[in-house]
Amino acid sequence: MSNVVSKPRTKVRLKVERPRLHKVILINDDFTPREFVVTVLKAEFRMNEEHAFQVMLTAHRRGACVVAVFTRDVAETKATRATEAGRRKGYPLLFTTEPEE
Ligand code: TYC
Repeated sequence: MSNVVSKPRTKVRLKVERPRLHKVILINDDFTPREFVVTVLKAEFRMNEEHAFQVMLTAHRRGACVVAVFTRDVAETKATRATEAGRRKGYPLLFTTEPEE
C-alpha cells in the first residue's frame, strides 16, 4: 500500500468564457443563379426551401446576408465548403466569416 498522500490541488478558476461565435455571411454576385444559391444553403446549412430562399433574396437585394452563427472552426469549414460548391460549377459564389461583436 502506498503512503503517499497527495494534497488536492487548489482550484484557481476565476472565469470561464464562452468561445466567441462567428457569423457566416453570404455575399451577392451577378453570376451565380438564384436556384443554385438556394441549393447550397439547403445542403450546407440544413435550411428548408423557404428559409434558404429568403436568405438568398436578402443577399441579392442588400449585397450580403448573415446565414448563421457557429463556433469559429465550424463557421470556417462551412463557409469554405459552400464557396467550393460554387467554384466546382464555375460560379463566383462567396461565403465569408467574421466574429460576432
Ligand atoms: N444575384 C444573383 C442573380 O441575380 C443571385 C445571387 C443571390 C447570387 C445571392 C449570390 O449571394 C447571392 N443571379
